[in-house]
Amino acid sequence: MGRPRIVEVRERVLKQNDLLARELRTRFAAAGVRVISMVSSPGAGKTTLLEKTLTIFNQGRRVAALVGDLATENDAKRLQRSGAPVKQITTGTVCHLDASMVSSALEDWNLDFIDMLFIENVGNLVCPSSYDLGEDLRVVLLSATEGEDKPLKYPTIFNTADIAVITKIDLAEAAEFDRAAAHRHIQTVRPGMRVFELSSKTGTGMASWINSIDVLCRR
Ligand SMILES: Nc1nc2c(ncn2[C@@H]2O[C@H](COP(=O)(O)OP(=O)(O)OP(=O)(O)O)[C@@H](O)[C@H]2O)c(=O)[nH]1
Ligand SMILES: [Mg+2]
Repeated sequence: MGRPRIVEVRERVLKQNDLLARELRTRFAAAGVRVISMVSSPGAGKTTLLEKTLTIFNQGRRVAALVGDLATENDAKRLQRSGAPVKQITTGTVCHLDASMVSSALEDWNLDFIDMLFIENVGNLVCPSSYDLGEDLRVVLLSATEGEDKPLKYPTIFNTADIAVITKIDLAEAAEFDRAAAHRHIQTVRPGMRVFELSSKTGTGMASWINSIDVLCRR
């Protein structure tokens, strides 16, 4: 019996994405652009953290951001407050960014004038995991309000990410967030994974995050 057609088509799409992502990675490296992507469930705090991060790096670096959402330009408008160039990618019904969307969004930007490119993926803990975007560093966010068992339930996204950030740590106590369990679960699915804890609201843990990015995305 042959393999189901849907599996074959999906494999072809992923293969094509991998090829394009590899091309993107080569272009980024040639232009000296460090690329950091962020994935999480909806509302875990990607845009809030990114706005703060862009604002800080925009002081001395040439930073830019792409942000994916099914609909609205809301996140791009928020990120533009940092002063960095930002482009929204509206995906319609698609629940992840892919390498071709990133490539198209970059068409009218000269990579030679960018030092760091941040990419906020569509809020989703499942779909983005299969799509390489050519990034140097993939960051998965887990907020203190969404439960410490997420790594166990969505292991693939934690496995395809390089580091994890526990966000909204200011709300940990109110949400009765079990930090030790969260760390344990992350290490269960991804032994050795580096984990940051921070609050974009109070600034707790921000310095450590900001100071680590360069080392983390060293090629
Ligand atoms: N208390 C607290 N609230 C936060 C923090 N970070 C984000 N929030 C709030 O959480 C909500 C969602 O934050 P966003 O930054 O929009 O989350 P997101 O991951 O970009 O959401 P999507 O793009 O829709 O997936 C907003 O109301 C933020 O103000 C934090 O560190 N502490
Ligand atoms: Mg967002």
